[in-house]
Amino acid sequence: MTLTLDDQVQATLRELGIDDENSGGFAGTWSALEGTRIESINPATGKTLAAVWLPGGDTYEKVVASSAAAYEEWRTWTAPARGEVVRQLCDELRKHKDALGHLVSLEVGKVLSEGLGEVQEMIDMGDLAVGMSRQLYGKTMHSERPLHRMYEQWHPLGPVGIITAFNFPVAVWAWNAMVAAVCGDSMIWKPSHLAPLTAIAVTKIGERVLAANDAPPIFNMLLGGRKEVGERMTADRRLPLISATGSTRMGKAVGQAVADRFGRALLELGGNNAIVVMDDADLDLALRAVLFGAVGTAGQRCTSTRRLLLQRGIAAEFKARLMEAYGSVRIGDPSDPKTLMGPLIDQSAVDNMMAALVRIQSEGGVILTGGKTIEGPGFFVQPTLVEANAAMPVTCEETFAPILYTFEFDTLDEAIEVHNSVPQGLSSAIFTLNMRHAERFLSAAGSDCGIANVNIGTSGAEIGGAFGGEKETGGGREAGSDSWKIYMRRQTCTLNWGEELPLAQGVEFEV
Ligand code: UN1
Repeated sequence: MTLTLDDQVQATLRELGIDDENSGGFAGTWSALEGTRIESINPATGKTLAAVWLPGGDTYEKVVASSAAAYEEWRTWTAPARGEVVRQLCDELRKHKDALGHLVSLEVGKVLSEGLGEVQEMIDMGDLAVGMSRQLYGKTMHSERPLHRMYEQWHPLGPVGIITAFNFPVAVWAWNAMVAAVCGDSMIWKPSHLAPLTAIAVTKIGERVLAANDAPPIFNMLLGGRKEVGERMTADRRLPLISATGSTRMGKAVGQAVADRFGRALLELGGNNAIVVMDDADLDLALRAVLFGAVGTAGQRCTSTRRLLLQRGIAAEFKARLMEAYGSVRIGDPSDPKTLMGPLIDQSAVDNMMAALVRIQSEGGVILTGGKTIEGPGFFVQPTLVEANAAMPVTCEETFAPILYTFEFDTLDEAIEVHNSVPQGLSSAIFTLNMRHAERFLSAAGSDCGIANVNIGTSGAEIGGAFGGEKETGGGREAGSDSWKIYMRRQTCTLNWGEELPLAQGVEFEV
């Protein structure tokens, strides 16, 4: 591999331990495929930050073989020893937080504070995983048979495949990788081709930490396309788990291919997240949350707020305040601390948004504010507010852009019905100061999403809880809580220390 670097990123990459000297292709822990040339484009300028040329040979096979060998060794390390390696990785990430956050911002266009936040999310995830390394608990059961002991234990699973999207180019890897590492798995990461630099940087940092600990190369990374890497991974029986983040369409293909070989798929797919604002809400809070949810990250989070359900009594006032707020959002250079919204990731994202706006209007939606691209270099658009109605099919789809649909309703029952009527089920929120409304929203007959919040927006989840959603969001759970279980295999063990062989369920079988 060689890198051609824009001057702007030269110093950042040096600090992170990557530069054009540091080439060499397949080094055991990261690689890329023959004949592919990947360019990293700064979406704020449209200019190339770096180009990556790739080495020859059957890199895929080498990486999988290396990862499988690394797993054989890594699984013999104790979980707390594996946790110690992850702890050191967190130390390195803390050291490089500024540089890495800057690189995230440059490569995917999110504002610097969000770029830094993303690295913090990796660090938080690592800290949590270090704790988990001493808490991979199994249960002990009372056996019905005398002098028998029965328990469950959790073993490492194998090399796992991690497919991530451009919008969280490093945090989502960390959700998986930090936990998989303490669980005793090695991994192969297929990052988005739109964010190769951050992936290389993180892999290099991981590689250095592993080397310092004489640990096997568990953090493998493979740059390449859907066909050359993604599809081979999903069909590969050597990878018992594929964790994939991206569109519902991609997830369906991954899920089917993995199911076909009886593998496990952990899917984190599209969202179509709504905020319900009741007449009794604290409107100041709601306004800030809606703005962050819909405009933050230029609407390119899976948790972005895409639908706003307003109770009739506050609808007009809230919409007016929101339009005013939209008008004062600073759009531009993501590295300027005053900027709230950076660019979309690329031209096709801009085209998709514009196509959605045409469809919205043809289905009867009214653009209240925004709706245009911004002239000049980079892939900038205006955040857009739409007056919609539940009969518009486009509102049931996820457009990965800052488009917010507003709806009005009279009763909470009606709001919940509209809320749950979309095929996706990731994140949801209600703003209310009425305890009964809040509890109704969180009840079994309330929001059908994997995440349900009260007086907090749909995006910006902490890592401590399990993250993921229902329906077409794919059903996977990552990050905190007991999400670690999917990275391990469960074994139920029953041990007879007596001199008889009693059978369960009272069955007699004597000759
Ligand atoms: C994503 O967009 O894929 O809850 C992940 C959030 C972030 C993660 C988003 N912590 O918005």
